[in-house]
Amino acid sequence: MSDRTRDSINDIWGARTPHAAGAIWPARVDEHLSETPDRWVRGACVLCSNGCGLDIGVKAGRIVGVRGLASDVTNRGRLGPKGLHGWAANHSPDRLTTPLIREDGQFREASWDEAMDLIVRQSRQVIESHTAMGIGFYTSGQLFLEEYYTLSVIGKGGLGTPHMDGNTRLCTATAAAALKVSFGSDGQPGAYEDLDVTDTVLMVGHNMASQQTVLWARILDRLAGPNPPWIIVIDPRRTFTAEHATVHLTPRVGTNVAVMNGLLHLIIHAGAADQTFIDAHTVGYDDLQRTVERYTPEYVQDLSGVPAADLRRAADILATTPTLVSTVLQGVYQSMQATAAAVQVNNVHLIRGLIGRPGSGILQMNGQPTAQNTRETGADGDLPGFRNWGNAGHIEQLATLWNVHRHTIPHWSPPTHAMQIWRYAEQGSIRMLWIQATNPAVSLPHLDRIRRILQKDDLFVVVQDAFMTETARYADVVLPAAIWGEKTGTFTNVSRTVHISCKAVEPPGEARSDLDIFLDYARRMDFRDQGGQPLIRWHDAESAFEAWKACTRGRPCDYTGLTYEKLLAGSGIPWPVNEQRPDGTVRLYTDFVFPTAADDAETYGHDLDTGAAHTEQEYRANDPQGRAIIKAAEHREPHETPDEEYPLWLTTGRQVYHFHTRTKTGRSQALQDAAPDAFVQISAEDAQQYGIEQGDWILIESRRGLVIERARIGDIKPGLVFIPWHYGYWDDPSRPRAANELTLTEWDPVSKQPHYKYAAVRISRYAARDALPAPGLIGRAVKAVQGLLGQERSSAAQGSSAQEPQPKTTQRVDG
Ligand SMILES: Nc1nc2c(c(=O)[nH]1)N[C@H]1C(S)=C(S)[C@@H](COP(=O)(O)OP(=O)(O)OC[C@H]3O[C@@H](n4cnc5c(=O)[nH]c(N)nc54)[C@H](O)[C@@H]3O)O[C@H]1N2
Ligand SMILES: Nc1nc2c(c(=O)[nH]1)N[C@H]1C(S)=C(S)[C@@H](COP(=O)(O)OP(=O)(O)OC[C@H]3O[C@@H](n4cnc5c(=O)[nH]c(N)nc54)[C@H](O)[C@@H]3O)O[C@H]1N2
Ligand code: SF4
Ligand SMILES: [Mo]
Repeated sequence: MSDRTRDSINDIWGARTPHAAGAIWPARVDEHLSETPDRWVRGACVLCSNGCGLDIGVKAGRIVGVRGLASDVTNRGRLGPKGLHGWAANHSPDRLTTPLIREDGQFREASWDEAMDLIVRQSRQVIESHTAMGIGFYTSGQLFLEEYYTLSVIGKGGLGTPHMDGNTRLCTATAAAALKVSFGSDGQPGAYEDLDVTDTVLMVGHNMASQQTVLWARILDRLAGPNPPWIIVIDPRRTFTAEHATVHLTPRVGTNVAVMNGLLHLIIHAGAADQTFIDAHTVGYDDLQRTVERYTPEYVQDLSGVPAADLRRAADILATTPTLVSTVLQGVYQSMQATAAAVQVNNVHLIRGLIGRPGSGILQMNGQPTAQNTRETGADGDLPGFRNWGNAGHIEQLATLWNVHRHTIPHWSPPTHAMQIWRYAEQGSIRMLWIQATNPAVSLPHLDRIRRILQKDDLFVVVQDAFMTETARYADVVLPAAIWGEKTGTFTNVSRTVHISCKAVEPPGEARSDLDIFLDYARRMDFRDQGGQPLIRWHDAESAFEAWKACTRGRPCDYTGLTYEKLLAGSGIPWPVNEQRPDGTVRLYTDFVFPTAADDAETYGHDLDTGAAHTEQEYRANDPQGRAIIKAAEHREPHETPDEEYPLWLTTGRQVYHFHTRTKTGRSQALQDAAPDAFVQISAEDAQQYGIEQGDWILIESRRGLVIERARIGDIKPGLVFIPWHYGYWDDPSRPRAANELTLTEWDPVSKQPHYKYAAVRISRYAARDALPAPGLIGRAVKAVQGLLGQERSSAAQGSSAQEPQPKTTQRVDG
């Protein structure tokens, strides 16, 4: 039997269930089964930050499908294309099933004992020769909370290394940074429920229609009902999201601060700033007013290319709307002045007093499903429970909780951010790098450099994944991981809603959960507290969750009122959940008191321009004492701009049918067929200038590398090209095609998030659509990529995509 309630490939968002402002979003249950299950197991989707509740259908020990959970506040039964199809990857025949150890350049199968002993031996050796500062962890936004917390305690309370960060650095570091700057702490002020009532949605650098399809369905249902909200989209491309915009601003990449300053300028000049709210609940307004004064619509047009009239139309809405929800994502976080720009979106809310009330909230979006938990638990460059590494009292709390000496917990400088961890590995001061649930050989910028680092003889690389990824190929030890559906754990979406996802089936072969791997490592390393007791006193997911609860008591992300039982009752629950709020908290800051007081704040702040950290003394001297912080910023030019040699802007991003490096979605036939290969999107004007036709092979070069992609024409500003970055080499090593061959190693001074959204490139027509690209010109690059991947392909032409489906001219470009 094969059963599905809808065709999510051809109808991404499904049928409308219109509703009026304030009405509860009606349920619609989406389901996709390959066979009739003999039981259902409670889960939640891990293929984006939306965190949709679902049940996993199981038959004879195998996953046979999923069904959206009608009672869940997040999705009320809906699932999108990835949620409905992504589970196919679990039973893919090429799952990793045993540990692998590299010997004489080749992998051989090994037992867990052998592999873990090797890792422990290596750890001890590095500690002896280089201290624990020689060990780095590069983790994920895709593990479960219990796994991160265990890892965080191992790193901070056991080893005492400051070098631990997640790929969340590439993803939502700016969300955390912008929330800390404005409100003192991470944690979204708003909630999805605000979308059900709001009058206006502002989306900055966020293509929600493709990237959180179920959340977008929620907005589409408002648009189909009475009193639909206004939609303002700021994105240089005409995306699915932009198609529904009341106003679509298309700035030049990297100019978000200029555009936001222009909007703030016009709101203030319209007399729409709420002076009473500003006086009572914020600091810093005067400086903002001074700064944005010169950002007239005409000046902003010069800087950003946004026509003054369009800016005025958007500002008219923002100045008059009674309620506002803003979302911000990678078009800001991965672009120039990431934190500064994200903070200006917060400022729109603060100067209009549109926060902490139904319909008014900010979602500094997350991307990965569990990125919020990497941040909460301190498995990224933060401390557990949103504690401040600069606050001695906060360090003492952790030292007491773990019963370790406070000097064990690295806090003499900010925890090392991912880009710096890679730099240390490159320079040789990090000797062992343990990579979990992330694929940096495709996802980090400037791949040629990353491949060189991974290959260094003096770097011991451990990769913990479910598949032989482009990264795993370089490992010294590969650990086969159980994934979603094969292990139990919890995670938190961008609406602060915590879900549980349960083990439905056994992992393949000897694959183990990440939690079990970390617990095993802690046991073998024999980490002890000051009393001689084991540092890690938990043994499974639920006991890890209980330990985590103790770490959050009294913190903004208070989990103490949650239990596994409660989470299994039919819906996710938003934190804080505690004795006072046993059912959770939909919206933060309803009393307009923010965690900015010096004793509460997660950071003492930074200079938005340089990233220089403020000291505790400086912060205390102007203690905001619970008021939100308005911080202004001037526009700055991107670090690389087009010139004669590289005359075009490149930006990169996503498509609806794939998740990241496609390790899961590329193994679902339906999703892979829907988006089989990378492409380069160029404007009709540029296509004409370069003599390019739809489907032609195009060579795209930057200062760092080159790729060859087919052309898709339209829906983008002239002077800008776009490449989806999903496509690496595991399923097609025949030509250089990963967008990150081209991107640059630059990052935001405050959040340290890399700049994937702009680079200078040149393009040329390489071959006609029906021709195979000849090997000659690209030989070197291909050899580099293939050599490093250990592939035995002789020419670029081999296996390349002449037989692959041609891009459909009618298909939307960002599909
Ligand atoms: N289908 C799908 N969904 C996903 C994912 C996926 O891989 N596939 N990944 C998840 C993850 S981890 C994340 S982080 C999110 C990302 O979700 P999004 O941020 O929505 O995705 P992107 O396509 O990376 O970037 C969004 C938009 O930024 C625009 N942009 C580029 N430069 C600029 C600029 O300078 N200014 C402005 N204003 N806009 C600019 C691009 O044109 C693009 O449309 O999606 C999540 N959901
Ligand atoms: N050019 C460009 N580059 C980008 C971006 C961009 O917009 N443009 N976006 C950036 C962003 S926002 C992000 S989030 C990153 C994402 O980049 P990556 O994290 O590198 O991407 P994924 O493909 O999601 O890699 C996750 C890996 O974890 C494995 N995995 C899944 N579940 C589990 C599990 O439970 N346990 C273990 N051990 N492994 C598991 C998967 O098989 C996969 O190999 O990419 C960044 N790179
Ligand atoms: S919107 Fe995100 S969480 Fe929901 S089904 Fe789609 S991929 Fe999964
Ligand atoms: Mo992300």
